[in-house]
Amino acid sequence: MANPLYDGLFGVHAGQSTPFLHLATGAVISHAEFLAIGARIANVTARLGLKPGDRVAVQVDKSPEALALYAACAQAGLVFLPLNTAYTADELRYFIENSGAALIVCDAGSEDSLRQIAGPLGAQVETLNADGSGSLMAQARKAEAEFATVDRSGEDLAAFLYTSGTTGRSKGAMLTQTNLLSNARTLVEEWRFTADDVLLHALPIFHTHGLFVATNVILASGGSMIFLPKLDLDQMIARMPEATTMMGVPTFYTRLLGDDRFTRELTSHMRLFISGSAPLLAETHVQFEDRTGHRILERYGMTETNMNTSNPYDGERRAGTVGFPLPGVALKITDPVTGDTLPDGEVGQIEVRGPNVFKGYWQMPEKTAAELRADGFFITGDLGRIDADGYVHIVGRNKDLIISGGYNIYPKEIELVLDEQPGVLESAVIGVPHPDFGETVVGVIVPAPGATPDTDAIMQAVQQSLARFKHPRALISLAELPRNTMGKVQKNVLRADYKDMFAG
Ligand code: MCA
Ligand code: AMP
Repeated sequence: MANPLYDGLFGVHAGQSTPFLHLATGAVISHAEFLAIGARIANVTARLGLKPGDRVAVQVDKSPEALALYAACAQAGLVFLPLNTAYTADELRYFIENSGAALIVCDAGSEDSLRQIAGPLGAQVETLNADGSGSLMAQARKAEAEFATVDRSGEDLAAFLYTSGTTGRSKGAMLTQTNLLSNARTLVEEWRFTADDVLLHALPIFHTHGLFVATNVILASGGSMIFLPKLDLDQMIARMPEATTMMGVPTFYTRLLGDDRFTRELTSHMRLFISGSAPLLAETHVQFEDRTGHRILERYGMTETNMNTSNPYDGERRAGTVGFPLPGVALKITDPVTGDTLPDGEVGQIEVRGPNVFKGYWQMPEKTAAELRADGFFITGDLGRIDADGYVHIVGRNKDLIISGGYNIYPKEIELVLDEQPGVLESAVIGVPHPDFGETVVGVIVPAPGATPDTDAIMQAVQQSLARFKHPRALISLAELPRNTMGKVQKNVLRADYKDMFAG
């Protein structure tokens, strides 16, 4: 009997006094100390009556204890459901209801509003603050530092991550133990991670990038992380000399390049910089190499699949491409209408299959069937082509999606809020280029006949419903939306009209 995820990533470090987390304060937490925190939390979940397979919804700031809660869920066979700290109560209500979470762990500041949501649903609420205080750790400190790992199979669920949809409804992507473990092991090999690696970790831990790509790779290799609460250039630059590797979204790289302290000398001992979650401009790639002598390694993934492709560690890292399919991952380019595989060189939809591909969307069989084919290929919604040398290029998206600073934003979700506002006939939300975030959100509204919508009131309504990163940075009023002969809104026309609004 076993628990592949826990045994493979966590349990393997039992008794090791080697460093795992180097904190911003200078304190260090060893692998063994980290496992003990996780085991204590696992004991608390058992005492709360949680059973294997129960979902644990977590909306907390980044901290060692927050990461240990992930370890605890793996050890107790619970499904870890991390949530962006920017989500509003309106957004959280849906995730908690939809997932049927048995336990919600949140910051003390949001305890009252979450109790109101959780109460009628019969979910329990515990608190965990950024400094490790709160009811969860108060109980954990009194609990045993050992926990009998719960048996699980590779097919059992390890995590749920919500991804928004083009219809505006978020979908819970069900990730199994095998999905996570297989991808972590592949990435360790591909990117040559060893126990000597020290990863500069400034990403959030509520999404695939910071949680599974970064953390699981370090766990699987036995290395350690400089665990910073967020992207803070002063801290990153101060700590970089201790690191060997870094992972970030493109905004990390453009911000570092914008700082004169970020020099060739500062990065001289680094062995690898990895970028993903959004397209890295070829220009950033070139500037980075000019400044530091390092070529950023760009890779491509999704919440539903973890990582699919990567530029090579040893071969040429080609700017503007996401490299080759990872070992064990099959990737094909297909015709969006017929689903037939297209010859190399042609642009079509990217489909992937492998042990990394999720099990489906929670309680959404139709959506699962529409995107996950019976033969195991997942239709990513990205458009791409494979060049003559086998490099995959992402050339666009077949889904209406904006990626701002590495966060995905589905226009439909914002349009639904705008459309409801007094005096608004209809709306269209687009992404336009932004020098810091890559893309940013612009809302276009059409007033109802004779109406003059109150834009301040509209923005207040948006703030009430949606996380800050989704808020339109500009609201434009137009007499009508451009439409094609079929009556479909031509967002490409709007994007072209407003492409220079935020030009740097
Ligand atoms: C913060 N703000 C944002 C964003 N982040 N607005 C739009 N897009 C964002 N990404 C808001 C803040 O609330 C603030 O609002 C204002 O913008 C400026 O904040 P600032 O201090 O500049 O932001 P920051 O705290 O420095 O954060 C920017 C960031 C952060 C470092 C780029 O968003 C980040 O860490 N992003 C990484 C996201 C990520 O991990 N994605 C991976 C998803 P105000 O001024 O009004 O208060 S996983 C994935 O995509 C797949 C699987 C993959 O392949 O990896
Ligand atoms: P998410 O839904 O947060 O998992 O985001 C996944 C999406 O991010 C993919 O479908 C792509 O559109 C995008 N993405 C991730 N990595 C890259 C990359 N290196 N280049 C371009 N787009 C990327």
